[in-house]
Amino acid sequence: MFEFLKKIIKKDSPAKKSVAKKEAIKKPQKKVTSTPKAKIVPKKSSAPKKKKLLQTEQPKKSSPRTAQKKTVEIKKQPAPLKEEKKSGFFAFADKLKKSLTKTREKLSSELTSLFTGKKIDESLFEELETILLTSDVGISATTYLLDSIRASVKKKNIEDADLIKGLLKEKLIELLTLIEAPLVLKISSPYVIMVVGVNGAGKTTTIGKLTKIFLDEKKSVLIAAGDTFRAAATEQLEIWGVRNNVHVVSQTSGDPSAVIFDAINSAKAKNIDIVIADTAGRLPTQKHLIDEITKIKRVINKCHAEAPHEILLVLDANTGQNAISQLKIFNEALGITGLALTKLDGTAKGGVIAAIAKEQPIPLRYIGVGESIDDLKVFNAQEYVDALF
Ligand SMILES: Nc1nc2c(ncn2[C@@H]2O[C@H](COP(=O)(O)OP(=O)(O)OP(=O)(O)O)[C@@H](O)[C@H]2O)c(=O)[nH]1
Ligand SMILES: [Mg+2]
Repeated sequence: MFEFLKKIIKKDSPAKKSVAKKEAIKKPQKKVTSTPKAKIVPKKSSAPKKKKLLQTEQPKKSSPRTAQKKTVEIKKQPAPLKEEKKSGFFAFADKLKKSLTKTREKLSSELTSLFTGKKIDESLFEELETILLTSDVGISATTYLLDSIRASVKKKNIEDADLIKGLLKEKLIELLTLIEAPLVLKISSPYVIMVVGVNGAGKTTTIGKLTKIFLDEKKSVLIAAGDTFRAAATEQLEIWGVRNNVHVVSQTSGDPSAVIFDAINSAKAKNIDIVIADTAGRLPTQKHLIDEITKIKRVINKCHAEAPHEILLVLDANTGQNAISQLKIFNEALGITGLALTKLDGTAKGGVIAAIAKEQPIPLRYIGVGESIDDLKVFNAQEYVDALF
């Protein structure tokens, strides 16, 4: 008798009931998570546990199809949040800092080990000089910075070597501010930008990125494929045209002046704000090529008064001090009005900006920090130095 009663009690015991309940809850979970998408969602989503339960509850009411759809929707939700977090000044500062890693590692880490716990004496200044020179700061900018630091150390009676890093940062910002002058567009319908530089400096890529900057400012843009020298050049520019949804004027004639002339007239007729003209890469040492580009400039000027409004020289940061000699020759031939310094993301020679500021202080309009469409930044001295230290 007792045995019989025991069996009945055991059968309906609360412990067994709760196990049964748990399994009942688990079952629908298994169904949802059996699709690969649903499996991924809870992992990626930072949603609290409550949300997970909601996901598992939904399939009960809806068909497996809608259940899958809903989990996809939930999966999509965190994306804009990430975007929001990454946008704005902090995202920009982050990207710049990341891009300048190589220069920063070279300059800043060497400086930290130089100053920590050291005495301020002549050998410290000598070591500082070596670090600056090997970071492509150049002789005249290095001498200028060292003299300014020495003067401040004397004036402020500084004894702590650690403070010199702060002084260097301050003097560097002062120096780089000399070339901080973002491009201000005049209303000219069209405003003409002629892009020049040596082979492979990044002219075409910079045009693609620059177009995006102008489009974001609600300006209309037309691109002139003025590099008629290289067969693939027009194709490369057309890809950037498609990316930006902007028209690229090109010709098969082979005369760069004629292409740019056409583009300017077309922009006038269509009331387009900006024409950006690409040109073939050329070495500043090849006189006939420099003569050719001065001719292009003259033709642009005949076609549209005051144009080209901007002659943008694109320099590859990897070339270090050689960028200064390129700048000198292009400037003598054309009168360079602005610079774009590219590939700062792949070099430890970011100090070349200081050399430009000291030796050829021409406005540095933009810096290139990668190959993507958003990787061109308006140059700002403070932000640049902040990213270096
Ligand atoms: N990492 C990095 N690569 C860049 C940057 N700018 C351009 N490049 C790359 O540099 C290479 C040459 O760029 P182009 O834009 O074709 O250079 P270009 O001056 O037009 O070259 P030519 O027309 O042959 O004279 C390409 O592979 C680009 O993706 C940059 O800021 N960072
Ligand atoms: Mg090109």
